Amino acid sequence: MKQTSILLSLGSNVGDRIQNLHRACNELRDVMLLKNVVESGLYETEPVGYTTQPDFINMCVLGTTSLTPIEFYTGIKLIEKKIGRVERPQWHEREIDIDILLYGDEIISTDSLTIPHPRMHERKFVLVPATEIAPDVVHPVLHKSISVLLEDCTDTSTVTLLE
Ligand code: PH2
Ligand code: MG
Ligand code: MG
Repeated sequence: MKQTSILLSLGSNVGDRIQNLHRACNELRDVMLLKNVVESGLYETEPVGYTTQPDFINMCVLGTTSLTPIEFYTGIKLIEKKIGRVERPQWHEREIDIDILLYGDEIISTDSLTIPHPRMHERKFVLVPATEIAPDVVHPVLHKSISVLLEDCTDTSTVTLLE
């Protein structure tokens, strides 16, 4: 089966944040059959956008998949539900959020799914963990590597590696 590399961003700021992230990684392997998995470290991050909410823990995961982007997205939504994500307004706190950043070098724009993730290059909580595991992966729209996107990023929010 053809495998495509996929880069994901994970975040949690409600409940046991670390356990929620670990459960999500296990589900990605066991349910989504994500292969060749590389996990970044865990980073405590200041909320960006809607700021009156608890700090997040964020990480990135790199892997390969035989699923299509829509199949993968559908699977992610099921995993988020299984881990106990409750529906709240956009930007608000969440038990777990799993976002597709890049799917190979595909460019996808539908009502439910935009790849590359439209705000990934503006967010240090995405680019710092992504640079740890995929510094040389090139953004297919901006034509810059993840590490260069981090150098160019003007986000000043704090991102701290958890020891
Ligand atoms: N996710 C958001 C909005 N703001 N801020 C941080 N630090 N981490 C996140 O994962 C995050 C956020 C919407 O998905
Ligand atoms: Mg998100
Ligand atoms: Mg999301």
